[in-house]
Amino acid sequence: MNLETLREATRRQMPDKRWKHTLGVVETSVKLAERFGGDAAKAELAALLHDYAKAWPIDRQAMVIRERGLPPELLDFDKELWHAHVGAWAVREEHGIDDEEVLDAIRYHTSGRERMTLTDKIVCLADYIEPGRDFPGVNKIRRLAEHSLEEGLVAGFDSTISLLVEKGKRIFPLTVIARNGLIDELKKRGQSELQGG
Ligand code: DGI
Ligand code: FE
Ligand code: FE
Repeated sequence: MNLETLREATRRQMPDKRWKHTLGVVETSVKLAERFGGDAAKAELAALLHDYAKAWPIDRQAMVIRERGLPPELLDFDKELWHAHVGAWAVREEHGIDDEEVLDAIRYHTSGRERMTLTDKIVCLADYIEPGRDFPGVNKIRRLAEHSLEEGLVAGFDSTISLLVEKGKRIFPLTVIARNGLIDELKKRGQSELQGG
């Protein structure tokens, strides 16, 4: 697998604006990996590929979910969730990506999941705060990301959940589970710090 070929193939999947966002997520993921002791090479690869299927026609995404054994319950939730799972499937299928840590970070970059890995957290948070992002609350998330992946992510999921509630949309349960997990991690860390550990 050649990184330059992969970059060109990824670029071809999407319009320029999405490609610019992708480059922003790559740059931010590498910074976060350095800041928090993550694997920068894995974070960079997952970031490059995270929105691989985002611009695919929605019927094609639905077909992959139905016919390639992806979780069928995705079809009952917002279509915006689909591209993450479809993207992980596509980069394995089309480019032989087989690093499960990278594939998981792609697969769960939108919803999050229980017990997120360091790479999951880096890519998911970078997706919220890359330089091109502009939404209410993004600067608060950027500030939190200076010192904590988990605090940044909780604020990110809070903003997404609020938006979904406002729009009367359903919430994918894994996002609630992810947020609970991050809050538990922060609580445990706070307790061990109090005990001097
Ligand atoms: O693909 P991007 O636009 O870069 O960002 P993303 O993959 O984080 O997609 C975010 C969109 O997904 C956002 O508009 C909200 C939507 N979404 C719909 N239902 C859910 C959801 N996001 C989460 N985390 N959880 C949901 O249940
Ligand atoms: Fe995405
Ligand atoms: Fe993205």
